[in-house]
Amino acid sequence: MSEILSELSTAVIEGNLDDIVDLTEDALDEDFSAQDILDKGLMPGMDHVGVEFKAGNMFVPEVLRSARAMQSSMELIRPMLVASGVKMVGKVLLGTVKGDLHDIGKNLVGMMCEGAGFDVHDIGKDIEPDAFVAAVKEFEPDVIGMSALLTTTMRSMEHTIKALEEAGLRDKVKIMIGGAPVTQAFSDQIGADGYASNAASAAELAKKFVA
Ligand code: B1M
Repeated sequence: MSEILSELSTAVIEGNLDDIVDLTEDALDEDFSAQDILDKGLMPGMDHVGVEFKAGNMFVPEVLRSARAMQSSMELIRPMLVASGVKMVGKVLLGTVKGDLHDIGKNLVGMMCEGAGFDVHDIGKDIEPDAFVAAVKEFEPDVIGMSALLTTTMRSMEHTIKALEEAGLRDKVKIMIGGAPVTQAFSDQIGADGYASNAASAAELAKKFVA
């Protein structure tokens, strides 16, 4: 791996908010693409954080700092990640489901969908089923994207789909779900329209839905 991408990984692992922006700018100056910065710098760093967190070698405040560092870098590469899109393919409503505070993957899905030309309305994290319903009424999206990172919060996706059914809105939207513990089998089981394993495939899936 190039030195600068490896320094970016380290900056995520160390939660180095002082240096990560400069390092991202340096990598862009060295002509690394936004995608390389994400896939070969930031993501391996965050994967490492996940392993250390699981092993009990890193704790929540440190992981939060790593997350903030990754988000600061992502803000810088955001314009390049979204630059290629043709505007207004359709509308996507995005949220991380109730009980779940993980939003980095969801934010990436938002960027990729913007890049694919969608008008993205991100309602945040820890979103109650009723709040999804209210946002669907207000925003009238073509596609709803739900993210969950915890095995314990995956069920909130099913509850949200039920709430949409009860509100008579289920047939008006396509629903895609994703997040580390989510699978195609789970998507089938809860009656979502599709599952995507990563942000780029989520944007592809959303495009298929509106095609
Ligand atoms: Co949490 N956490 N966390 N955490 N955290 C995980 C998820 C965990 C796997 C760590 C571990 O044990 N190895 C574990 C879950 C275990 C499980 O459920 N099986 C875990 C745990 C246990 C917890 C807490 C319970 C810890 C505690 O308090 N004891 C707690 C829960 C809080 C809550 O949500 N209620 C907690 C808290 C946190 C922080 C707040 C400290 C922080 C989140 C900060 C933030 O997001 N703003 C955090 C973090 C950072 C992680 C890890 C380390 C990294 C997650 C991440 O951002 N990855 C994570 C371990 C890991 O995943 N390696 C972990 C980078 C991101 C780009 O990937 O989100 O997977 P990801 O998104 C991917 C795909 O999943 C997909 O696309 C993206 C890639 O392109 N994708 C979608 C995501 N959403 C999609 C939606 C789509 C389609 C694709 O369609 C709509």
